[in-house]
Amino acid sequence: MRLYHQGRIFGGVYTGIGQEAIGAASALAGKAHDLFSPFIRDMTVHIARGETLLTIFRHYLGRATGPTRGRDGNVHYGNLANGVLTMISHLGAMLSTLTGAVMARLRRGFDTVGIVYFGDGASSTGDFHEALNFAAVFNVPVIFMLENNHYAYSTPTDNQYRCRHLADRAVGYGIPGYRVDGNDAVGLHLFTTELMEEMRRDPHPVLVECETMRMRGHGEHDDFAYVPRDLLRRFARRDPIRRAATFLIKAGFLDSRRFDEMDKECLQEVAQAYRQALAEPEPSADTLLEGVYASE
Ligand SMILES: Cc1ncc(C[n+]2csc(CCOP(=O)(O)OP(=O)(O)O)c2C)c(N)n1
Ligand SMILES: [Mg+2]
Repeated sequence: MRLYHQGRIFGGVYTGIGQEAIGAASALAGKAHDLFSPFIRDMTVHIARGETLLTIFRHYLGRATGPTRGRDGNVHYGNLANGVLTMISHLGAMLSTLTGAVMARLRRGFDTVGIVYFGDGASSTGDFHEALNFAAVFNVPVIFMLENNHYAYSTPTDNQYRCRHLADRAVGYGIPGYRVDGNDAVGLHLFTTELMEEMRRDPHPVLVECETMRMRGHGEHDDFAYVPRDLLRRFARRDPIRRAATFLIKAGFLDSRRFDEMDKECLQEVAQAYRQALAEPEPSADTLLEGVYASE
């Protein structure tokens, strides 16, 4: 966020602040051959699947050393070695893409389960319907992880749909639908771990609606003046990182001093990664046509 407001990142910056638990807790439940399709707010999926902070900063800062060699600004990247597909911006497009990728892996003999992450807004596209129906008919083991964060850009959910809960739509496809607390990392991790095991034994898709809140604007260019401050205050009390830490400390898994140390170590790791990326070169203009056409 700071690098964007300093003018060092071109294009947009979209954060997942307030939604970190969903990607982290579920991606950590995955096995080596599982597939993941994060959307714009799911940085924690990339990190949970082993992406380095240095690669992430090289990418955001458009460095020649980054995964797209400076071709893309921010969210359109993946890493198949980590089982993470590259994102397509068009809402809903990744639902069928991930479903197809999981089918391909199953045919090669892997016991792959996939998770595709998307928002309430994406659930109003035709692609959502096609992908859920297709996955249901062919018993494709995909978790359709719907992050209901109350807004699609500036449109609140009560202007988006009339059903009570989005998870209720699962009935229309003949698949299970669950509603879970998207800000409870520990609960989500246990839930996803069990769900993935069950789906490996008995392949079928599921729709999981995570209730959460987008704590910033759509992107950093958006001041989100249209979001009621009360709603933000309510969800600030349910911050997923603080909640996970409090739970782990109370349950005796983590010492509070150790948590503070870990917090500092993380910030140092972040600072080291962005400093290194900032020191690296941007791509030179004469490389622009590279990677456009297949070379002979
Ligand atoms: C088919 C399509 N329509 C519109 C857009 C522009 N757009 C990008 S993100 C977004 C809002 C998405 O809302 P939601 O799916 O709820 O995800 P969130 O941003 O809340 O995480 C819109 C309208 C797009 N990328 N694709
Ligand atoms: Mg949304």
